[in-house]
Amino acid sequence: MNPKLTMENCKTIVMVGVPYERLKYKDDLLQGKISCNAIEDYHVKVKEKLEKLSMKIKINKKNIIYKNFVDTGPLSERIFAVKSGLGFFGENKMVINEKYGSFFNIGYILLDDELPSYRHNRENDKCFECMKCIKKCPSNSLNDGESFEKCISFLTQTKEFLTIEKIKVMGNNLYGCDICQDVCPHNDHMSINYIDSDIKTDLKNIIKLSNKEYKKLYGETGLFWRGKKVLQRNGIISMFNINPSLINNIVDDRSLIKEILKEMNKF
Ligand code: B12
Ligand code: SF4
Ligand code: SF4
Repeated sequence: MNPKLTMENCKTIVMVGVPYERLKYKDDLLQGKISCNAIEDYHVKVKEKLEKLSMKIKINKKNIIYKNFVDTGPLSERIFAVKSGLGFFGENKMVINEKYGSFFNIGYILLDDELPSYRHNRENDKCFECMKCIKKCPSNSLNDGESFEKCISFLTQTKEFLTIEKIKVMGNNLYGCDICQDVCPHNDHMSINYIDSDIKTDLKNIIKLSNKEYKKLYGETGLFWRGKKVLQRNGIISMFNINPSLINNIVDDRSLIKEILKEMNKF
């Protein structure tokens, strides 16, 4: 929480929101889902924007030292985004902006010099508290006292053992989950681009991917870093959740996959 631990002489934090496209998959029996912010690798996209902005700042302040962060920095990006006026907190834990809803990523720049400060007045912007996000969350993660370790987004990324209860809650999500954003009325004005069919979410294709094909298809997405094994495990889980008989003939010796096949075959 203390930027001075990362930049001793930090005097300014510039919080940046970078919107991404809202996408939805048309229903298809053998298709999985990738969350909107993972279709592209937002780390790369946001970093590029931060670098450009840092260069602009440097035009007027040549000697300024800067450090850019997306995700992996020391600060809670949401807390600082709200403090800076980028948006307000929703019950779905998202930072919501009146123009972009919650469909934006956050990054920030630490500077060793003071810049004039600007803060949007958000006195009238707040969550409607309609509780749709809480009611529609398949994993009950948003109820008071619940842990993010139940969140589908977390489950699709973890390499830990998944119980049958967790497997069932994951539905056909291959990576991430957008449900608590999709149901939020603060996003109603955001236009949706519907995807018909996508080779990246084709479950039959996913389970037979070679390393080369994996790199070619997913190399520029936000899920690439998590690895082929996790994606293939999630592909098998998606198949099971669509129709358990679809996994009947799958044999896989990799422990991450073998253990969930064993768990699912008990049912
Ligand atoms: C780890 C992580 C996750 C984990 C665990 C999250 C967690 N523990 O909170 C998992 C995998 C579950 C996850 C899921 C998602 N994440 Co995430 N995640 C992160 C990451 C890398 C670290 C978060 C963290 O654990 N920080 C430590 C905790 C203590 O801080 P915190 O998360 O900010 O939470 C605090 C505040 O949010 C605050 N708070 C939360 N709710 C409320 C409500 C009120 C009323 C108030 C006052 C305060 C408050 O209290 C929390 C505790 O102090 C951040 C980036 C970053 N470095 O901050 C992205 C980040 C938060 N994630 C992001 C996104 C987009 C998502 C997903 C939508 C991705 C997806 N489609 O699947 C989901 C959304 C799930 C949800 N409803 O929140 C964005 C959020 C953008 C936004 N507009 O809000 C971030 C900022 C990444 C980025 N660079 O853009 N994420
Ligand atoms: S991302 Fe999905 S599982 Fe996680 S809190 Fe939102 S609706 Fe629930
Ligand atoms: S769905 Fe309703 S309660 Fe949840 S964040 Fe949106 S407005 Fe707030």
